[in-house]
Amino acid sequence: MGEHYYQEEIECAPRERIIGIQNEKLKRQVKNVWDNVPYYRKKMEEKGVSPDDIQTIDDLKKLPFLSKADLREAYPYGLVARPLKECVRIQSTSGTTGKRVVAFYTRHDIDLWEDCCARAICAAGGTDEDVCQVSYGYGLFTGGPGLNGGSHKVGCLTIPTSSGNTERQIMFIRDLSATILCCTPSYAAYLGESMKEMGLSPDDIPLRAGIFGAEAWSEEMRHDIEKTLGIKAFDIYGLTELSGPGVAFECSEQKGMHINEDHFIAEIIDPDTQEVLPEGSEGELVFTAIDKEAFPMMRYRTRDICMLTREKCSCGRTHVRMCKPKGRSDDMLIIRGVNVFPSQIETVLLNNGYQANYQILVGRVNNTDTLDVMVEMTPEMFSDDVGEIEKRQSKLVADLKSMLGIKANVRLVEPKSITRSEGKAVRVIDNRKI
Ligand code: DLL
Repeated sequence: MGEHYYQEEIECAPRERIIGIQNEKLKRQVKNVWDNVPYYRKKMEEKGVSPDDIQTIDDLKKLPFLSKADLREAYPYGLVARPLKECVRIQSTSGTTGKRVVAFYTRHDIDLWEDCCARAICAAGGTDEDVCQVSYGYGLFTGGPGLNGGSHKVGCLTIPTSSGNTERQIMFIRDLSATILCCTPSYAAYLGESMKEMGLSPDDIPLRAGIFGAEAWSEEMRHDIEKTLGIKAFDIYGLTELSGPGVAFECSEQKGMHINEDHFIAEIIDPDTQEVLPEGSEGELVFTAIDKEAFPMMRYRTRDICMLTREKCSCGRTHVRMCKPKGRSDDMLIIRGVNVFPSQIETVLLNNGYQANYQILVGRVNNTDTLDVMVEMTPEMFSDDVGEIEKRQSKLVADLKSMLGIKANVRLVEPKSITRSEGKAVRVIDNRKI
């Protein structure tokens, strides 16, 4: 058995110890931003809060929020808390609209981040005997560099393929006997599909675990990927503003993701009133990074819609768990007044035997919103007769209606006609904004 990177002392620490650590780090961090980030100090002053008002995590709610709008306003250096001389890296979001978020890291920050990723790999059963293929993009995106660093810390033999060149990915998995695969869930599904086309079955590849995140994916998609690749698939969550992947990760129980609470304090707020909600409520996830030096996000509003639970986890870890984010509040579509999350549509499609190859088209005709779901048939479905295909289409329309409460038009399209993604999939095209 290989050597683990299990930090039991901290990952399974009693609640009082975690709170003790958080209290101490929070106080230090508030002082740090007050002294070094005039942008945030001004926000504190406007709210009439000074560092002395923050003694424990119960005082967190007195602090002002930060949002993406603040990051844009303060771009590029306005939220950096350390002299640039101490910063050693930037990473940036994959966002395509507006100014990108640029996050800064000191050596300490990189270490902390890679540590979080190492915990995630360990929780997925990884040890120094594993061969870990990192097929997230490398470069400005945090996926590749984060998991690469985590894999080193665990001591895995790391294969930094980055994303793309699917046949080469599969060749490396087979030739170098990769046991762990890290990439987006949509790319994992694509790899599985390509493998099948090459005539390979799950038994032909040595993979046994996958660490997939960076986008919302349903339980149904997890089962599909597990089947096609013959692995156990683990979820990992994070965002550039807070470092990258590894803010939270799944353990063997797979009942939510443990948030690394020695580094991040999580809250759930009502996105409209900004009020903190009690445990178990659904709302917007907000994080305070209590240990980062260069880019200390305070009460950062993620826009991810989520729930937290402190119920005891049988894996032994005591850190709070977050559920799979339901989607981002800014991904939520309001169609004819009804809230629709792409993840709800995905669930219906996969429950009906389709794969996660779909696109959601939203438009407006005569002042009324239109919702069209384009979904690929599998090759077997495609060979059915027209009557059969029409029946399938009506079944989807009915199931979507009962899931969403509104009617969606369904277009069943040929296999392979929807573009595959090597990174985060683009699921929604909203033509109403144009
Ligand atoms: O996606 C960091 C990451 C890389 C996470 C690799 C996991 C694996 P950003 O590009 O800044 O960073 O995007 C962050 O992606 O606010 C969520 O909306 C979404 N997201 C990330 N992980 C998950 C997940 C990276 N496991 C944004 N489930 C976040 C659902 C996720 N959504």
